[in-house]
Amino acid sequence: MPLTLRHSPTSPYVRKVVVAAAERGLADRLAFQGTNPWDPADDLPGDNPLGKVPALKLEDGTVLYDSPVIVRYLDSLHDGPPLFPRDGARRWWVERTHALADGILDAGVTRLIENVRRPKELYWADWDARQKAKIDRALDALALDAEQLAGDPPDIAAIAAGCALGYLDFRFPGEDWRASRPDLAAWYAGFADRPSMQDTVPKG
Ligand SMILES: N[C@@H](CCC(=O)N[C@@H](CS)C(=O)NCC(=O)O)C(=O)O
Repeated sequence: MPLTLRHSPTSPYVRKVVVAAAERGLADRLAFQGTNPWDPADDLPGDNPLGKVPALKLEDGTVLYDSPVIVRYLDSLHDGPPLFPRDGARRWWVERTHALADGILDAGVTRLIENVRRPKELYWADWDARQKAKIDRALDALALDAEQLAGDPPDIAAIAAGCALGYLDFRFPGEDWRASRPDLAAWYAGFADRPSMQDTVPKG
């Protein structure tokens, strides 16, 4: 029986899970259940009381969330190079970079809600700017460590960073994160070409 992933094609957190599964030979273990977390009629809260994707239903009916928990679970299912290195300083760098990339997503999703979903008359420019500043600082931090993102197969730091940069391109195409961060841009150009990334380009 497959694992069932509550899936949305535009969610960068879902993308991280799908890319991680593909990069460790687990793609065949996943079945997708199309889910719109914004539809009040969707039964998602029955699986995840937080009403968010991704959520992963296991064969015994257990549901795992959120994406950091799910990718750790996936890491327990294979014998290849770990998504999360087990020991040493590298482990903590990977954990932190995963958190940094997810933080870019959290701020980016917050901005999208502010700019697209919230009624125009309630737009809060200072809040939007605060989130943008978080993203800019996090990108600078990521760029300083761009060299450490290289590696084949990629670890969860690289996968999360790639999905975060892909999300910025998808939702904020007019904001050029590349110009002042050439090393990060060069790394991402190669990473975005991987089949796992090409197969999960967000649409819609
Ligand atoms: N920390 C969560 C974030 C998940 C998340 O925010 N997902 C968004 C879609 S991109 C969602 O389902 N939003 C619906 C909501 O917040 O009600 C994770 O890593 O899984």
